[in-house]
Amino acid sequence: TTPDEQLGAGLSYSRFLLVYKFAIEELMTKLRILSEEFDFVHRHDPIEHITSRVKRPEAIQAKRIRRGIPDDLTAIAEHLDDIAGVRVICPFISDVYRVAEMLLAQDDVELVRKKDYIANPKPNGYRSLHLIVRIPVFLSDRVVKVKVELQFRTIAMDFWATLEHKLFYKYDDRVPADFTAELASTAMMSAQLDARMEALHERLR
Ligand code: 0O2
Repeated sequence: TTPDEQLGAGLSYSRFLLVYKFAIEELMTKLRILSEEFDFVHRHDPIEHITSRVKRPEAIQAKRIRRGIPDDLTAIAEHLDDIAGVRVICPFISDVYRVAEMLLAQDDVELVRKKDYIANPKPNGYRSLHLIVRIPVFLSDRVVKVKVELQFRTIAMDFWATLEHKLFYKYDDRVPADFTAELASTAMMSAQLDARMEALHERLR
């Protein structure tokens, strides 16, 4: 049986969702340890702050229907990668890659998929490093391996993505062309800001 079958079979919906909350807690602990210990050793904290959420049941249902996924927990676990989401905001671009690397080096963290929208920004200018990982969660009577979506970004990337989300996200093709160009230009400014801050950071080290 696959990890998603193990997770989907024999768990009630509320217990299924609880498992994703535990997976987030496991990852948050890992990230907090990396943050504090790296700061202790290198006198630089590579994490500014972390946010997380379990997708609301209504949002899970809406996405399931939109994607034509059967109403079954195994299928949901298999096809929805963002039921558990963790966003890691870092001061500098180098921190983004360093924290992601340190996390992936851990034996119990398995990389499922990586999308590097920093190296390859989306057409609208969106930048972030997305990882889907699978981590074990130890329950009272079993161990389940749970997928979590991690988004790593700098403060500048987060600023841009938060405001873009408020303005346009989900408008898809309906955003007028002149807005699209202006938006892409702001994304470029944010990328330049990151590059200049990174250069200052390098010089100070
Ligand atoms: P929300 O409202 O943040 O939850 P997936 O939907 O994950 O199965 P996809 O499209 O392959 O499939 O995922 P991808 O590209 O890794 O992006 C998923 C998430 O990244 C989004 O979740 C957003 O949080 C963020 N994201 C991606 N593109 C953009 C963008 O252009 N602008 C902003 N502001 N955020 C973006 P949701 O569920 O779509 O949205």
